[in-house]
Amino acid sequence: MRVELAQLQYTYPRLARMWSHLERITGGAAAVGGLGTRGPGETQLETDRRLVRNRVSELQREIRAIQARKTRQVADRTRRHFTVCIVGYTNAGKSTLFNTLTGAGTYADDKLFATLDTKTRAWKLERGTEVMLSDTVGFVRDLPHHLVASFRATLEEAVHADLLLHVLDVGHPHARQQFDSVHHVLDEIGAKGKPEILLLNKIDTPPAADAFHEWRALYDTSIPISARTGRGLERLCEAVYRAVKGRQVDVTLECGVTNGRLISFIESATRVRDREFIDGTARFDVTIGRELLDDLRRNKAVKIIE
Ligand SMILES: Nc1nc2c(ncn2[C@@H]2O[C@H](COP(=O)(O)OP(=O)(O)OP(=O)(O)O)[C@@H](O)[C@H]2O)c(=O)[nH]1
Ligand SMILES: [Mg+2]
Repeated sequence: MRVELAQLQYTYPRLARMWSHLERITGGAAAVGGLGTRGPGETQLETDRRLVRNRVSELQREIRAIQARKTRQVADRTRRHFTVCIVGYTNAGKSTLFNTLTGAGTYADDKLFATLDTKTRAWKLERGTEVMLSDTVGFVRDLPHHLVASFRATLEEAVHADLLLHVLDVGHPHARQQFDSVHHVLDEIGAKGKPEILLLNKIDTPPAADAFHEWRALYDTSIPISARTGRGLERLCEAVYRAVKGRQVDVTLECGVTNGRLISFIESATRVRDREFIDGTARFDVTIGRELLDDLRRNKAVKIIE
């Protein structure tokens, strides 16, 4: 839906040019048999515009409703899992990285906005650690204002993420501007100051292989990678693993075996390493996010052994 909205809003100003072009080449005959019924004195262009406008406001209404639900879902997921969000300028290689890391078949293509809706999948790091990884829409410079709302919704993941992976096409002639634009957009959507790992991508290509040293010197925690060949990804996994570990703890949780709701919550919201049921007590050795553990401290039915 957001894709359709963005496309329509993109199309709208272009309709005029398209029609005047068609009219020029066909001498006005193209204005016959277009979309919808034309009101008296309304040109085809006006009809098209009206239809597009109606559809746009309809979509905007629907998106607002979905947006509210989405915010709740994302917030909920964030509390339960460590979430990592891939951000970066359009065409930087975000979807390629997402595919390489998760083995998923997200659409990666050499065209603008190949990804307009976010995708989220589980990403298994070594040692049994799993995080939620999201691919996002490409950031662009000077995003038209009417598009900001639709992009903001898509970028909800970035706002709530525990960690951002900022993919940069480091060999691109405008890498610096692209880098700055991404930070500008992050500020704008309220994701300023999030922990971020800068990924210097496409080092399998000569321009990137040349440029990445300079960037490394400026940002010493950045990691040179090739999303396409997989180079540098072990280092990336290691860095993410360290970030996750900083936010999680291993504890033992105990509750009554008949407390089905609590047990299913523990099973779904934590990573259970071991479980035991003795004499009416359920005992779980878990790895759990610090925030979630703090929530659990308020629950009298669960005993926390640290
Ligand atoms: N040589 C090389 N090409 C890459 C690499 N990573 C991505 N590409 C290419 O760059 C182009 C864009 O990749 P995507 O993964 O679709 O980029 P994106 O950032 O998801 O783009 P949007 O979704 O449009 O914002 C594709 O042609 C990829 O094959 C890489 O490490 N090396
Ligand atoms: Mg993409």
